[in-house]
Amino acid sequence: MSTIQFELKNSIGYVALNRPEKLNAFNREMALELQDRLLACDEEESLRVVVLTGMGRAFSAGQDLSEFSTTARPDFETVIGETYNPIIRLLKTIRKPVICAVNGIAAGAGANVALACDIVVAASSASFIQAFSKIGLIPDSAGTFFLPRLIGLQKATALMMLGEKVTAAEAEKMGMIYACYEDGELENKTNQLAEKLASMPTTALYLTRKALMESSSNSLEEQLELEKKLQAKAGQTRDFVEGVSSFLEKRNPLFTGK
Ligand code: LHQ
Repeated sequence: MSTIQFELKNSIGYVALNRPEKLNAFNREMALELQDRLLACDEEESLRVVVLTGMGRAFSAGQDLSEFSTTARPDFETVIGETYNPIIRLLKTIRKPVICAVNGIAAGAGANVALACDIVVAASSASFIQAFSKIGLIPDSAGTFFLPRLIGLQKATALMMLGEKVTAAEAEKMGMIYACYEDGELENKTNQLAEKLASMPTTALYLTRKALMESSSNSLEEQLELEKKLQAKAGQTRDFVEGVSSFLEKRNPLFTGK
């Protein structure tokens, strides 16, 4: 059994964490399989959106704690360097938009992998917990990068220090996620979002993420220069020609992602 389930349908790559009996906790195997899958999604030309979700009742309980012995000193630098950091880098460099559909609890690295995705939606019964402080660790998987940017430093600090659980509805309200849907609606709503994104100009969406990512460390002047450079790239795409033609011809655009 693969620890990652995958299906490609209507240009949408559905990627599901598949260790439901372990609440999709990440062991080394699942982390490496997820990396391989994201790389393959990046390379597959017909794929224009990725949907990441979890099988069973959880999205992910974070690191599988049973992988570590309580007597030996763990080598977390190697674990994080080989597993989580490459996943976060891939999520931020893949040339297609990534939706995370959080179907249940997202804890520890599970929460932060979700928050690294482009658009995060969740079922109303889902929740998010920065569980690290409860076991004497610090938030990793770029949680300390994304969470304060999403909800502000004060809230992020409190949630990370206290390890309090946040419901999907609260997460939506504080801007941690894009939307919270009724449990029975999550799949439909996610598919609607994915289908919409799959029909959009893929390269422009990728370049949009690139500009947003760099905005966190750039000066205004650097950001203006970057926008100029990326807009020039977007202007070279066939989708730009199609976007303008369809506008002038008063018809719906037919973007190909090229
Ligand atoms: C688990 C886990 C789990 C193993 C539930 N592992 N079995 C990166 C790399 C390097 C260093 C370390 O850190 C990291 C990043 C991290 O992610 S650290 C943070 C790791 N995650 C946690 O600390 C969360 C631990 N889990 C929980 O707090 C709860 O299980 C949550 C809130 C996720 C769910 O609670 P419940 O819905 O009440 O379920 P449960 O606690 O009864 O869990 C169900 C089963 O899953 C249970 O096993 P059992 O055999 O008793 O049925 C748990 O032991 C197992 N499980 N999380 N991370």
